[in-house]
Amino acid sequence: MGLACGIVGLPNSGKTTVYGALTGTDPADRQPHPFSTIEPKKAAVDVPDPRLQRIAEFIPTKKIVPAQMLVVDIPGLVAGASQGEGMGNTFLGSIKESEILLHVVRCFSNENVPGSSDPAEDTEIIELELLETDLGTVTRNLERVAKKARVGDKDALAQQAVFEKAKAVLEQHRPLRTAEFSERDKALLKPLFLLSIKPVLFIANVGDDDAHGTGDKVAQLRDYASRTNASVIHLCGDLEAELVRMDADERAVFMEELQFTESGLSRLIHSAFDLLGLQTYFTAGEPEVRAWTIRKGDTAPVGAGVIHTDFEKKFIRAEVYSYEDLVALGSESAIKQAGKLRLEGKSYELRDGDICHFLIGN
Ligand SMILES: Nc1nc2c(ncn2[C@@H]2O[C@H](COP(=O)(O)OP(=O)(O)OP(=O)(O)O)[C@@H](O)[C@H]2O)c(=O)[nH]1
Ligand SMILES: [Mg+2]
Repeated sequence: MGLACGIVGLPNSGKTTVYGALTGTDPADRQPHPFSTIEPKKAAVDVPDPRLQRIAEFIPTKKIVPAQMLVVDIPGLVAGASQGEGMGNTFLGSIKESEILLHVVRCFSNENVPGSSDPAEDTEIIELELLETDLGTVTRNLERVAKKARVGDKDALAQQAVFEKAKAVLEQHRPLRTAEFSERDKALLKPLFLLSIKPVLFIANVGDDDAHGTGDKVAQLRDYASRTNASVIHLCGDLEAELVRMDADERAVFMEELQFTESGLSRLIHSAFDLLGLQTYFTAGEPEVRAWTIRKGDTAPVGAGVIHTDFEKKFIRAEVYSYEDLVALGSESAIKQAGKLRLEGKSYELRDGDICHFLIGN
């Protein structure tokens, strides 16, 4: 499925607005009163990538298939959510498998939409709920492994040590993403589906009076994020919601008026990719031109395995050229003639924008 994003935030911060912009829909629960969203919602969303259309100009194809990501919208969290206040807490489970949290913070003012807009304070309310939830999870799991650890079970002792470490971090009210864990520690924590360990992209939901995010509220949020190992982008939920409903020409005019070089949505997706170290490679042919999401540093067999798990084991080699070469030279045959078609083996690390044909054995 590719990237999975869970949206969190206070009631009326604009979560459903962002969800609507991401999914290209106008959700009925996008309403100016708190707790408009009462059920979590999920949708698979295409990852926009203008390179796909460009590739198809050079390699005629029946179908263009963007990479996909999963987006989950949940009801607003409130102070005390981890203890059962409000209703968001009940739904925290629906974001436990997300790889990244999109934490929407209200930076717009609108008297008709109740809710605070003190970004630093608002943010800490949500962060506290996430880490209180984690503290509950870690404490329960410590109890679970205690008995085995007492009789010297090696696995249980290793788990106990990491869980204790996590607990100490949480007790200092620090999200787990701010702590250093080894790869081994992370593997032991993974089955706990902890929330505060997930990378966070703060979405400063600005008003249309600060569409470029230069105001104080966004600055406050940036300051908080830089202290807590998180990233920030600003976007204006209302404007993005309008942008996605427009056709391409209309959108171009509107964006020019706003002096936007890129939609907030596209910045959001790029930032999420960067934060998670993701990149895109393509396959291109007559049946389809398609984008695939992989991690930076993934080798060719691992990349092929995203298409089909079997392909990783059965990988023989890859024919690779770059998107830039296709645009510059115009066709695969010209690429071949120019000596830019490379044969790569199992240890080749794929790069963003590679276009690949894989040779797969039986
Ligand atoms: N002025 C302004 N209003 C916004 C913006 N984004 C959202 N709103 C308004 O804020 C209200 C709440 O937005 P939602 O997206 O429903 O908020 P939510 O976080 O999903 O709220 P709950 O589901 O109730 O927790 C709506 O009336 C939106 O129109 C924005 O960028 N600017
Ligand atoms: Mg909502």
